[in-house]
Amino acid sequence: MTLYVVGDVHGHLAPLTGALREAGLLDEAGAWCGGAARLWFLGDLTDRGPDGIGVIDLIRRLQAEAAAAGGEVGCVIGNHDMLLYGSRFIPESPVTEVRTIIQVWALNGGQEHDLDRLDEERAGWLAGLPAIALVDEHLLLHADTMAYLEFGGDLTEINLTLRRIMRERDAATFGRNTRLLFRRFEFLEHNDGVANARTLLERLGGRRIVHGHSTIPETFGVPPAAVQGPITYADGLVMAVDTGISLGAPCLVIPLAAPQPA
Ligand SMILES: [Mn+2]
Repeated sequence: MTLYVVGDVHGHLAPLTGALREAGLLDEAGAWCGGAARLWFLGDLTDRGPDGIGVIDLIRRLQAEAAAAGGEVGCVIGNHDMLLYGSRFIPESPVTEVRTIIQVWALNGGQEHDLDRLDEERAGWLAGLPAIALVDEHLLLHADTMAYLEFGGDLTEINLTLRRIMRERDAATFGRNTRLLFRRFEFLEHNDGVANARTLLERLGGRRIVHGHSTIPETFGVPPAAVQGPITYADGLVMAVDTGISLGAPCLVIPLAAPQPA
């Protein structure tokens, strides 16, 4: 049962659909044909690109189709997913000392047509997403940050905390916690990346962190058009999979082999 991951899609529905077809997970009619395969999205489904709600709708449909075929489609939440959600329900939530969530959302590629179409059902789905998933020893999360530990001490607690934050719609709490998921680069060498990665894996489980959020071009200096796959770093403990689709990089559906014991 192969495991695939997709980094930040940011509303680029057509490249996503094409990449899923190429990977053998979607048929010509756009239905799940991946059987028992597992497919995980790493958050930031909306903003920047033309059809964020279309991406949400596709993932939700594939979740049902994959489950019926013995497969699995999942998604962890990203900061943009929290921005969109917060802009809908608590637009005045303070994300920084001077900016509300709807201002931060607009400044970071927020698209009015996504906000207009975020109805209760889609919003409820976003509110139920986990922050972190542990799949085959891969610790799947959106942002390359230690900030997850501020939601709780273990994976279960972190996911419960985040879901509670989404439900309660407390403006101050929501803004403060959205800001946590903006943090980045905390697994890079100059930020004690290896030690951080070891700490996170010890606390939350798994052998390798797989994250989106910080694009491969911006993090590693690879030209967007030259991105051909994920980049593993921090002594092999961390894998970056956000190709930077909004920078012009391709959408990649990345198969993950089980990480080897250290
Ligand atoms: Mn992000």
